[in-house]
This record gives sequence, C-alpha cells and structure tokens, in this order.
Amino acid sequence: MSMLDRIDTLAQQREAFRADVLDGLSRTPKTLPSRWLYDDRGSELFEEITALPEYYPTRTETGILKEQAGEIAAVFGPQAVLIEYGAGAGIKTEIVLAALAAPRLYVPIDISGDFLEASAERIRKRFPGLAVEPVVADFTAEFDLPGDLPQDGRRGGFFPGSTLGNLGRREALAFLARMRRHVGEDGVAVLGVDLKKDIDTLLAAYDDAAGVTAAFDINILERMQRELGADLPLDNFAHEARWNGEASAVEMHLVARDACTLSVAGRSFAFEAGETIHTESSRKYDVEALAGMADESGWSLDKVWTDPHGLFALVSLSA
Ligand code: AVI
Repeated sequence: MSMLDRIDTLAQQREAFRADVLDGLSRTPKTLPSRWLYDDRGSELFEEITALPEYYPTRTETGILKEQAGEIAAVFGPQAVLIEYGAGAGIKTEIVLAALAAPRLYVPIDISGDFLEASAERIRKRFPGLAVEPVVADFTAEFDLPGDLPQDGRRGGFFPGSTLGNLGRREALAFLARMRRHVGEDGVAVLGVDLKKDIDTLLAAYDDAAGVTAAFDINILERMQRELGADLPLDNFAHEARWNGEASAVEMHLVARDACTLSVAGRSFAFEAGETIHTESSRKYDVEALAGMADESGWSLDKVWTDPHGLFALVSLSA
C-alpha cells in the first residue's frame, strides 16, 4: 500500500469512527461498535489480555488445538486450502498448518493490510513451501474471495478465537453463511467458541485484577480524544463487566460515575450518574445453540472438541 493510500484509508477510518460515535451516543442506551476498541493501543492491550490468568479462552483453545491437531487436520484434509478469517491467530494457525500433510494454499483475510502482510510473512518464513495469498477484506461484511484462487483442494474456513461471539446474532448468521459460500459444496470449517459457564469465571475474565481489560475498554474514550478531539472527563468513567442472561453474553460497559457531558465533533451528549456506554458483547454458547445456528446458515455441525473443564470448544462444520 502506498503512503497516499495509507493516509486515505486512515482518513476514511476516522470518518467512519466519527459517524459511529455520533450515532452510538445518540442512542438509548448509548452504545459503540466493539471494532473501535482495536486501534494500535487497543490491539496491544488485547494481546496482554490473552495472557492474563483470568482470561482462559486463548490458552484453553490453544491447548485443545495442540491436543486435537491430528483430528482437526483430518477434517481439513491433506491438501487443504485453508481460509482464515482474521489473521491474528498466530500460534493457533501454525499448529493447524503444521498438522496438515501438504496444504495447498493459506488464505488469511484481515481488514488491516499492514497486519495481514506481517502475519503472511511470518507464515511464509515458518512454512517455506506453502503458497500464501492474503486477502484484505472486512470479514464481517459481504465480500467475495478472489476468482483466481485454485479450484482444486478442499476449502476449509478457520475462525478461531471465539470472535463469532462478538457479532450480533444476525451478523453471526450472515458470517457463517458467507463462509459456507466461500468454501463451496464440499467445504468444511473449524470454529472456536466460548462456552456458557459460571458467571464468576466469566466476569473475572472480562474484569481482571490487574486492570488490563479496564484499560482496553477505556482506550475507546482515549481514542475519541486522540482522533476526534473529544472533550470528556476520563476519570469519571469506569469499566464494568456484566452478564446479560437473555443474550447469553458478557457485556463491557463504560459507566459514568457522576452526571457529566461528553462533547465530540460539535455535539454534546449528557450522561446521568450511572449511565453507561455499551462497548462490547461477548456471547457464550452451548452446543445446541451452535448446532441451530449452523443449521440456519447452511452447515451441519459435526464434531466438538473441548477441554477437560468444558470451558471452550472447537467445532467442525461441513457444507
Ligand atoms: C476478540 N474477542 C473474542 C474477545 C472476547 O473475549 O470477546 C475480546 C475481549 N474483550 C474483552 N476481553 C477480550
């Protein structure tokens, strides 16, 4: 990407952020799309979250993958075209690729071109004979894979990390249907999903003792200050993790301790004491609910691998 393209993309991103902030803060209850949590600082903080003692998903999923690499590789088949949605899974991708006998092609998809190139380079170094074809796309929106991808070799979608849970139900179903379309008639997919469990474990995972998740959440306000020149009393906002039983989701909220005003892009938004901005939902599934979603989006759920405590699952889907 040229320097001018990069500046153009940044300007477009900032404009989209501004529009989402104005829209989200005008709503009742106030909300912001969780994708804005991930600027450079937010992504760094998320990396830190994945290593926290309370945040079980990453290490549990990696453990399952290591344990079940052979069976998971068998689902993809020896000459798989592996299509990964979001290219940030690093070690998890490497475990799968290392277990495949002769992968035909690896197609990482990510919205951030720079990040995508860096991960593609890492994979090329680790697997010198492997063809890698990165695709820049927002996988939460409709898009087609490049028409010149090889037609032979079974296509397998790989979506680890339980990111499915950050999508709304409609978005998640649309995502699954899109992946089904991408892999075609004899395609398969492997998804990582976080399972329902006791509320204390869930809330601790999203409100850790070291305050890293709080910093991750509050960074969205700091981003508003940095990028949009927002005027807001940062110290008046506190991070809170809540369980929403109806949605089966842990929600992150920024709570205004006292009544205050947030001004951004020429608009002012009043907060009552205790009012919140809902910044993320992280849905937790059980196998029945997942099987239902698979069914609704043109898949059937085949295998489920989990850890000894039933915290997390990897599931395979077939077209
Ligand atoms: C990226 N995603 C799967 C994380 C999750 O667990 O929902 C994001 C996260 N938010 C707070 N902690 C982690």
